[in-house]
Amino acid sequence: MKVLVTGGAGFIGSNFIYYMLKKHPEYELVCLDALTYAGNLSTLKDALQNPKFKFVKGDITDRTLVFDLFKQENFDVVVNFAAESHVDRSIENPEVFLKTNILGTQVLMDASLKYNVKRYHQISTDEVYGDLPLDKPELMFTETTPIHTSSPYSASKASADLLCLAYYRTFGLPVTISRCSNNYGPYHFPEKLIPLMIINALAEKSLPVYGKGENVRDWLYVEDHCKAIDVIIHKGKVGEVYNVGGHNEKKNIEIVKIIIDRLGKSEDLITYVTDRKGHDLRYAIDPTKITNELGWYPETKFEDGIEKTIKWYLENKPWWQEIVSGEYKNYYEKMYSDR
Ligand code: NAD
Ligand code: TDX
Repeated sequence: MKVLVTGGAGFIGSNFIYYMLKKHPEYELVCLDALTYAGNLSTLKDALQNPKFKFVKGDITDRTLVFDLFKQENFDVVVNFAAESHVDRSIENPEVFLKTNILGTQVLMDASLKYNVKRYHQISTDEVYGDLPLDKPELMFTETTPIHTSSPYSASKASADLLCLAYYRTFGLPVTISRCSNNYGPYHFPEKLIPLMIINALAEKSLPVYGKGENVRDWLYVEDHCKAIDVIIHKGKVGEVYNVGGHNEKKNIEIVKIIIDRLGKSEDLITYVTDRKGHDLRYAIDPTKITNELGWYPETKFEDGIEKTIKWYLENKPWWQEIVSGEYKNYYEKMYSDR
């Protein structure tokens, strides 16, 4: 079996590559990644030692490159992680989100149709469902919750999902879609909440909490997400959407305080800053369908997952120090200096 993993130099894609190389040592994996600011070849340095793994630098919107690659490699399965993934950046500059997340998906599906890929799997997000109110904890997103997006990022992801379902219905492309909640774990880019708070706390820098820190996210350890994708590409039904979530809702402020506590830092570092525009209040995934139909469930308890994650950031300082000392400094200055 040969699997194309797009966006595999990013956070979840790289974790998926390591998971698959271990779980299915007989599979061949090809990673296609443009190495944007969020992609990092050093993340894949161990995978590059494995003869079953190959890295190709390229943009999923580059039709010629993508079609040549599909012709040459004859993929059985495509798993599309490649995306612009940060909500705050989509508020600053939506265009690249539309290009990569929508048009890139279209190029990959056109190539999958032409070269008879047996399964095209789209990595989507719970953000396509919009948000839930804070005062109705019984409400959760199911696969039939209407699409109702808030940010240019989530609108682009929802557009891609609709396009995938259209390619299934109109052209018979064997697609599956997974919509996952917030992931955390190794190789998470420093701009996102959990790594940002770990890295700032270690440097005794202020910890910027948007609004009152009351917004709720449903956190899933990244390896559990990888397991869900593996199960869906092998046993999932084509044309179907699967929600993937951790049953682990936490307010942002709770997350920040947990990190402060584990690192032995002071809560005085917490700084409440101007809220994100259009900030979604609460996400909560109901994963009953994938549990009942495919037997998947979130295995990692948050206390264990956050422990492992903090340990990883402590033991892999060169990985993130390289990032935060480069172009990221300008990003941080622009987003946070007078927020
Ligand atoms: P990330 O930003 O860490 O990585 C994205 C990767 O895609 C990078 O390696 C980047 O170089 C690559 N990429 C970007 N544009 C590209 C292009 N045009 N062509 C080829 N490669 C390109 O993202 P992530 O957090 O790993 O997210 C992966 C996927 O999972 C995304 O589709 C995202 O929407 C989805 N998702 C993420 C989360 C989360 O909590 N991080 C939750 C649910 C769903
Ligand atoms: O500095 C910060 N301060 C803060 O309070 C940052 C970066 C974030 N936040 C808040 C905003 C959110 O309520 O923390 C929460 C999490 O923020 P992010 O890490 O940016 O994630 P989120 O916006 O929830 O989106 C993530 O989950 C769904 C991923 O980035 C998406 O790619 C995925 O689809």
